[in-house]
Amino acid sequence: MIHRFDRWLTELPPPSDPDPAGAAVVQELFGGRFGEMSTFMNYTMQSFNFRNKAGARPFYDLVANIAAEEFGHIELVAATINTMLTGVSSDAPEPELTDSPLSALKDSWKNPHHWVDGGAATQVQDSRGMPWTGDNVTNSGDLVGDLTWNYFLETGARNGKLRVYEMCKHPAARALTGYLLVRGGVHQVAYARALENLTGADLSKMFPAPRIPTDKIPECRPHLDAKEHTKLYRFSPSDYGELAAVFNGRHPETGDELIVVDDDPQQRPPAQDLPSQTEVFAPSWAPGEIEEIAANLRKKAGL
Ligand code: MN3
Repeated sequence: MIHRFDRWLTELPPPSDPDPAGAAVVQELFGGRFGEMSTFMNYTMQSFNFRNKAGARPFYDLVANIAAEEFGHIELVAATINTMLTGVSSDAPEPELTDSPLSALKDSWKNPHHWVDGGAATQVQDSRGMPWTGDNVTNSGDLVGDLTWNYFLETGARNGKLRVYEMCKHPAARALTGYLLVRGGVHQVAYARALENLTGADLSKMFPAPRIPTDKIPECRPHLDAKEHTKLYRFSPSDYGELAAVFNGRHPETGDELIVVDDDPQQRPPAQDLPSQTEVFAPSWAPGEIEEIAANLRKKAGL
């Protein structure tokens, strides 16, 4: 089971100039073959289906905890897309329905599902608008096979992040990719270390890809300075205590010591609250009505 905190793994900038075309590109990092839905569901399913946990505990703990972090990654990608879509349809503060306030959106290159199917919202789709599918999950039951797959999944994921970084200048997209490039790097190292401990093969020597100069990317720098490239988080106060048995040694690129850290959710920034988007009736035709109802309910509940 999982506990939830209304916090983000990292800080993202608040909405600024909207960028719907960029948001459509960032969808690849959500629902693409190498997107965060794929990493999240690959590791989640591998942890659900893991057999003989007692006998292979360090490997189970590794996959299960990286799965927990990936939930936070899909949350961050969604927050980025939603930030980039905020304010995109507003020509006037309160446009009339008959003015077709969304008409400007239909002719340009974007994902209409962001508005027609959602309320200026992230879709479980890739950058082409194709839905994410369970076919993107590889869970063979063979631990060496699955860990090897995970290594290459992170390779593809980091390549995609770098390309999205190069395509999108929006500050939210830059902050997102800067953070995920560093954290994806940790996960790649983690799977490489797990395999090396299991088989003796050093994947980071055999397949040193992708070569991403994160120290040259300004949005990666604060995370490198905070040693985020060396830390594997344990997302549980009491369980998954054997991570350090496989996540250990030196970072293959920087030589820094790899460490396991107990996550403290109170150190994470609070999730931002993005404003209502009245043209697409999100969260309703009249957001003020819901506010009023919620205020009454709070009062009745003594909150
Ligand atoms: Mn990830």
